Amino acid sequence: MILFISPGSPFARILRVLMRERGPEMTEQLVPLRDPASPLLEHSPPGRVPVLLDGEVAIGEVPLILAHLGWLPVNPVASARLGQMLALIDSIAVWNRDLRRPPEQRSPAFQALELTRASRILDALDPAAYDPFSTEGVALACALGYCERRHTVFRWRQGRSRLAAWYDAAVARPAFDATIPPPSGI
Ligand SMILES: N[C@@H](CCC(=O)N[C@@H](CS)C(=O)NCC(=O)O)C(=O)O
Repeated sequence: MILFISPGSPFARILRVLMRERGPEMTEQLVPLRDPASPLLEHSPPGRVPVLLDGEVAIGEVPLILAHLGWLPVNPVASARLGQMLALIDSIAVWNRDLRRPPEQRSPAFQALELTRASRILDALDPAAYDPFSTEGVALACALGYCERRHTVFRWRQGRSRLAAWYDAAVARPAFDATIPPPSGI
């Protein structure tokens, strides 16, 4: 199996961490994003990562890849938590994308909406309920890890000391060390 990834992608990082901790063995293939010459496009026309190539079949979208590997949570409460974590990553990612646009194309109103959404999700969660080795726990750590390295405009630690302590402990393990996203300058 081949997992197509980008080193900065928080979505891909969920799979990369779980793959290191749970197996099965997969090859990671780095691909450029938004590049018409990307080798990913021959397998997956959307051109987004992560994509899992299993034999001839290329599966995109994190929940579908998790389902294929048997890593979706089995209980509904954990499923609900995972859904919120994927929404959190999506919120931060689209907010970040707006900040990459030329200044005249950015939308402060859109950014404010996503700040509110991401803050609301973090303020609603109890970190003690997230087992850091569970799928939803890994997703939470990947969301916060993205903010640490690629979306530092979101001061998520402020006023959230319990969550900050949870994060610092959660990422102190080899699978997170091996997948630290490069800084983006944002
Ligand atoms: N809903 C998708 C989100 C994947 C996604 O947005 N990936 C980003 C990287 S974090 C991407 O590939 N972007 C490429 C682009 O915007 O062209 C999933 O669950 O996998």
